[in-house]
Amino acid sequence: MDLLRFLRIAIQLIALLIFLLSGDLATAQDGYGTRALGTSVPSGDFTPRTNRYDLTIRDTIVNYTGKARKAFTVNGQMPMPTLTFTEGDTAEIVVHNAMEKEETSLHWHGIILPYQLDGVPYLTTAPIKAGETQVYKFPLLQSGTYWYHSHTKLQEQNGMHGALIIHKRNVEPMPEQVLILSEWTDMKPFEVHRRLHSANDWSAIKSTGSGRAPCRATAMPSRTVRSA
Ligand SMILES: [Cu+2]
Repeated sequence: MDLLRFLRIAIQLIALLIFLLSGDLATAQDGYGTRALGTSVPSGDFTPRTNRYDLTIRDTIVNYTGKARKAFTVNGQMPMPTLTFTEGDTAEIVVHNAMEKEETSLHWHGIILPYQLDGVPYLTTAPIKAGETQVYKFPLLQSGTYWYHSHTKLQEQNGMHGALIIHKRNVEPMPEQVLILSEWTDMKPFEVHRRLHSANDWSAIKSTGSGRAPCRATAMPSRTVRSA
């Protein structure tokens, strides 16, 4: 190896080392080794608490359009209840699958946590079989507005989606209103999925044959479902 080539490789190695030592990769500030992009370092006095939610999942029949359809509720609600935490607290979420036959799962979308608690069944987390309870307990290392949802089949389309809010630590909360934009269609979730794969942007719109094409999807505010 000539001297010039040796010097060039040496300079590249030194530059790489400086990059690694100065960047996020070397900070290692949280419990999982490295601090991910978008997280902040909380400061000031703060007494961490454990904030527990119990979520009970049931299947039910709803009727928004004149036709009975299968749906899922969590604590009797569809979409699922909003979970609110504060950065630095510990989330303890106890999920009860009260369905007779169907298995389920809950995935905490965008939340930094140990992979075993990510809630993707058969990949990182065991599925929650009918009648089982699963406990998710993890420290909250970030703040922001997120959502959580079932990761089993397409249950999220039939009601299993909800908001997850993590307030900043040591910051007075501002007045807020959580808004979940959601809709209902009588079409089976797998049929919606199939149509989306056929590059059809209008899967929820059907022609009546009268020349008009009314939208059959129903805008659905968050509500407590009472039907059995
Ligand atoms: Cu997700």
